[in-house]
Amino acid sequence: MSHHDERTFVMVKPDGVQRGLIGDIVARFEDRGLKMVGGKFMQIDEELAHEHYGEHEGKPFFDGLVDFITSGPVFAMVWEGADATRQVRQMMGETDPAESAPGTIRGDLGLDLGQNVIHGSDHEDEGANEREIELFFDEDELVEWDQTDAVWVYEDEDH
Ligand code: D4T
Repeated sequence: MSHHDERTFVMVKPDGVQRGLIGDIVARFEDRGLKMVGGKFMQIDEELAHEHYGEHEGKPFFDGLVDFITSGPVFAMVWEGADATRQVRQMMGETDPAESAPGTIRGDLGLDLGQNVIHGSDHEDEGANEREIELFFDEDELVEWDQTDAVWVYEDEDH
């Protein structure tokens, strides 16, 4: 894999789907130059919610979090690119939309911590991206393809 091939898991949460924000959010990652290699519109069940948010089990907001993430469909995605996990987190803003800078996804599109529009793998939790991709996608659901405009995104791609 080249250094342009880091993969990260991203998900538009039920509030983002209900509010018609999938297109806006996908466009931001496309515009940045990232490459989508997986996308799935799906309903998360109780079991998957517990696995995905396992680290928060026992916290006061856990039950509400599971209720929320299973309350309607989500759009799960895998995006690929240089430093993709950290770049996506930067584009998302802070966990709390109220603390997120304008220009970020949560800073532009949300106001409330409990309904913060988007999830992205934590870049400070090593391996979180791989773990979450595996949890949501089978290997054959990920598509390898050449992004023809990558030469205009990355200086060291051959023209
Ligand atoms: P996710 O995982 O949803 O992308 O969010 P973050 O990575 O930015 O933040 P997190 O794991 O700390 O929180 C997961 C999820 O729980 C909600 N939450 C969080 C909440 O409802 N109340 C809280 O007090 C906290 C800390 C928001 C995101």
